[in-house]
Amino acid sequence: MLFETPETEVRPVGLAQETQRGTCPICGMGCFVEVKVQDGIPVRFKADHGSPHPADCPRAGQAKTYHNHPDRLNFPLKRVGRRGEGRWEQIGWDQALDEIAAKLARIRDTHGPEAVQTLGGSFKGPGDAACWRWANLFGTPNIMHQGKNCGSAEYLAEWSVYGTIGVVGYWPMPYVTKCAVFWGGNPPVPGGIAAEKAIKAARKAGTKIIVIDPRRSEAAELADIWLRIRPGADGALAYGLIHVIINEGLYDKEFVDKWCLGFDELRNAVADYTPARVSELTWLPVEQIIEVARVYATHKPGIISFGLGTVELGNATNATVFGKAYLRAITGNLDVIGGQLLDDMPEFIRYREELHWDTLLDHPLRKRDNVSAGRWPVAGVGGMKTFREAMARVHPKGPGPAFYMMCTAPSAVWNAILDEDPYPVKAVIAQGTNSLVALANSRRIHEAFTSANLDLHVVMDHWMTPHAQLADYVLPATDGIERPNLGGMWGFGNVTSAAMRVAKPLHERRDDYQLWRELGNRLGQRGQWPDTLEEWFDKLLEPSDITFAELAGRDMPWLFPAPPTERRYETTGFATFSGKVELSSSLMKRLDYPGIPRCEEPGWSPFRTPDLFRDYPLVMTAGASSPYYYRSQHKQLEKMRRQHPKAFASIHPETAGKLGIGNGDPVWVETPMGRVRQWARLDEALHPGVVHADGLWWYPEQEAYEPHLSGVWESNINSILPDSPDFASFAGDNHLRAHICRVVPVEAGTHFGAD
Ligand SMILES: Nc1nc2c(c(=O)[nH]1)N[C@H]1C(S)=C(S)[C@@H](COP(=O)(O)OP(=O)(O)OC[C@H]3O[C@@H](n4cnc5c(=O)[nH]c(N)nc54)[C@H](O)[C@@H]3O)O[C@H]1N2
Ligand SMILES: Nc1nc2c(c(=O)[nH]1)N[C@H]1C(S)=C(S)[C@@H](COP(=O)(O)OP(=O)(O)OC[C@H]3O[C@@H](n4cnc5c(=O)[nH]c(N)nc54)[C@H](O)[C@@H]3O)O[C@H]1N2
Ligand code: SF4
Ligand SMILES: [Mo]
Repeated sequence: MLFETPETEVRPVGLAQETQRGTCPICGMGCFVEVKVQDGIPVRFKADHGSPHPADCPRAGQAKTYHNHPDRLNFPLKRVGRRGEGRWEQIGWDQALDEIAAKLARIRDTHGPEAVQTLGGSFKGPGDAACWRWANLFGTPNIMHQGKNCGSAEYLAEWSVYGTIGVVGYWPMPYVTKCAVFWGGNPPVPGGIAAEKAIKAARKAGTKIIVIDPRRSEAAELADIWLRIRPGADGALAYGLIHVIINEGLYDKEFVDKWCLGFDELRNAVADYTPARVSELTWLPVEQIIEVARVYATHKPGIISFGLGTVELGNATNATVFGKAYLRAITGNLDVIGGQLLDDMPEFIRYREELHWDTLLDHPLRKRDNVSAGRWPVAGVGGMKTFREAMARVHPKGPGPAFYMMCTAPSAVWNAILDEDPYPVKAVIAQGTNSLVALANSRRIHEAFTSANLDLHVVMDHWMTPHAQLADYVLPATDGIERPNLGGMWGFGNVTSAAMRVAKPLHERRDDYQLWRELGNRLGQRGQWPDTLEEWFDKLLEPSDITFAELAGRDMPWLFPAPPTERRYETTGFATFSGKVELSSSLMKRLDYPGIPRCEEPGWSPFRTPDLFRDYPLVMTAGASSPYYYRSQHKQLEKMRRQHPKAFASIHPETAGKLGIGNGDPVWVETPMGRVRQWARLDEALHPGVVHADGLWWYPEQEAYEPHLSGVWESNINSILPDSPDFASFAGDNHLRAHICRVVPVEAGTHFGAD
C-alpha cells in the first residue's frame, strides 16, 4: 500500500478499571470478553463466562491481534489514481466527510435521492441500523445488505403464511421439544459451543434431531437422522414431506380446520410429490423421506430451523422456504412452547420508532420505489406497505425487522449503475461489506464499481479489501472493543445486551454510526442524530427506563423479554389479511406472485439443464460457514490461516480418483461462467456426485491493486456464479448455492491469471 500507518500511536483512555467487560472485536456477533486494560491499552482478552454469550469460538483468541493488526485501516484515504490502482492520499475526516456530503447533495439534486445506494454486509453491529436510518431520512429506498442473501426469503415466506417470524432464536427445549429439524443450518458453527451443547442436551432428553444437509456437517454428527440431500432439492423434499403427512393423515386436523386457509390448494400443489419421485429428485432413499415425515409430524412440539442452505438456492428457494412454513403450520407447531413460537420485536427497545418506518414508506423527496421492486415487488417499499397492511391488526406499530426485507436485489443494483435501468444509481456507500467477494458474478460487480457512471463510491471497513480497493474514499471503522455495543441491532432476537467501549479508538478509526451522523448533519438531518453512539443507545432504550451505561454496568447486562406465552393467535388472530394461516397467501397474490410457489429446480441442475449437466456433471454447493472465518473475513489472521490455509473443494474420494485428483491437489472448479483454483479435500461422507466449494476467498497477502485485487479472481467461487435475475428467488436475492460444476486437475506448471 502506498500510505503510511504509524505503528504505535495510542491515545490515553483514562478509564480507571483494570479489568473490564467488553465485546470481542473480531466479528459482529459481539460476544462478551473480559479485557485487561493497561494504560488505556487492551492487553489481554478472555472469554467472559458470566455473560450470556462468552467469546469462545475458535477465532476468539485472536482478539488482540485483530485489534492491533498492522494492516488495519487507521486513517481516511482518498483515491489519487484510477479506481483499483492502489494509489491513496491520507486525508482528515472533515475533508472526507465534506467532500462526500457535497457529492451526495449534488447527486440528490440532479438525480433524486434514490440515486444513492447503500451496501452493507453480514451483521456488523450498530452501524447497520444507523445506515438504514440515514437512508430513510435521506429518502433513498435503495438499501442492500447481506441479510438479503442470508435470510430474507425465509422470513418473507413466514410473513406471507402466518404474519410473524417464528424461526429465529429458538432452540430445542430439553424435555419439551420432541423433534428438531436443522434444515440447511449448521448451528455448531455459527452458534459455537453453546449450540452444540444445546443440541446434545436436547437429544439426551429425548428430542429427535434431524439434519438436512448435503455435507456431514457438525450438526449432522449430532443427529438421529441425517438426510444427505442433493443441493437444491430441498423444495421437492419439503413438498414430499407435506405429501406424506397429508396422505397419512398425520397433520393437525383441528388446527388446520380452525386456523388454516388454502389446505386443499396445498394438497393439490404437493400431489405429484410422491416419495418415489422425491427420492429421484433428492437422491434420498424413499424410506428415509417417509420416516422423517412421520417423525416430525408425530413428535410434537417440534421446530424446523432457519438455514442458509435453504435460502440461497435461487429458484429452488421458493418452494423450500414456503414448504418449511407449511410444515410448521399444518403439524400444529406454530406458537407453542417448545415449538415454533412466533416472535416479534420486543417492546423494551425503541427500534421501530428510531428507524422511522413511516417516513421511509412516505418520504417527501422519494418518487420511486427501489431499483428492484419492478421485478420483485415483495422486496420494495410497495411490497412493504402491503405486508404492513396485512399485519396491522396484530402488529400495529409495523412488523419487526422490516428493513431486512426491503433490500434491493444485488443484480438490480449493478444494472442500475451500468445500464441506468430502471433509473441511474450514481453513488454507492458500502459499510462492512466486501461485496466484490461476497456476491454472485464478481466480474459484473467489478464492472459496476469501476464504471464511469458511478460518481461516488465510499467504503468503510477494517481492512483494505478487494472491494475497498475500487472505492474513491476508504474510511477506517472501529471494532467491537473500541466502540460500545447494544446487541440485537437487526431487530431480531429477543435479548438485548450492552457493553461499553473499553478502549479509545486507535488512530483515526471511527464508529460506523459517526459516518451516518456526520453525513446526516451535513445533509439537512440536524437534530436527528445524537452526538455519540452511547447517546443514541440511550434513546433506543427509553422504553425500558434505563440508560445504556446503567444497563452495561449491571452484573447481568442484558434485557430479556417477558417469558413466552403460547397461542397468542387465539386472541389476536394471525398477522395476515384473513387473520388465519394462509397456506395460499393472499398477500403474495396481491403482489402478483402465486399463492403457493411452484416447486422449481435451481437455474442450472441435472433435471433442469440436463445438456449442460453432461458437461458439468457434478452438483456443487458453495460457502458453508467455516469455524475459522466469518464469511469473507479474517483471512489476515495467521493462526486461522494455519487451520484453513486456502480455498478447499471437497469431493468424494471415488470421484476424485476417477478424475486423477489426490487429497490436497490444486484443482480447477469450473462452471459455465469460468474457473477458479481451489485445493481438493477428500470427503467420504459426500455423495459422489456432489462437491462443496469454499466460498468468499481472497488472499490479503497478495498484491492489493489491479489486476490482482488480492487474488480475488483466483479462488473466489462467486466470480464464476451467475446473478441472472431469472435464477433469483422470489425475493430477488443471489443464487449462491446449488449449481453444477466440473472439477479438473490443475495442469503442472500452470500460472494463475494475473501473474
Ligand atoms: N457463494 C456464496 N456466497 C455467499 C455466501 C455463501 O454461502 N455462498 N454467503 C452469503 C452470506 S450469508 C453473507 S452474510 C455474505 C457476507 O458478505 P459480506 O458481509 O460482504 O462479508 P463479510 O465477510 O461478512 O464482511 C465484509 C466486511 O466487513 C468488514 N467489517 C467487519 N466488521 C466491521 C465493522 O464493524 N465496521 C465496518 N465498517 N466494517 C466491518 C470486514 O472487514 C469485511 O471486509 O456473503 C454471502 N455470499
Ligand atoms: N464461524 C462462522 N460463523 C458464522 C458465519 C461464518 O462464516 N463463520 N457466517 C454467519 C452468517 S453471515 C450466517 S448467514 C450464518 C449462517 O449459518 P447457517 O445457516 O448455519 O449457514 P451455513 O453454515 O453457511 O450453512 C449451513 C449448511 O447448509 C448446507 N447446505 C449447502 N447447500 C445446501 C442445500 O442445497 N440444501 C441444504 N439443505 N443444505 C445445504 C451446508 O453444507 C452447511 O452445512 O452463520 C453466521 N455465523
Ligand atoms: S470472533 Fe465473533 S463469534 Fe467468535 S468470539 Fe469473537 S465476536 Fe464471538
Ligand atoms: Mo449471512
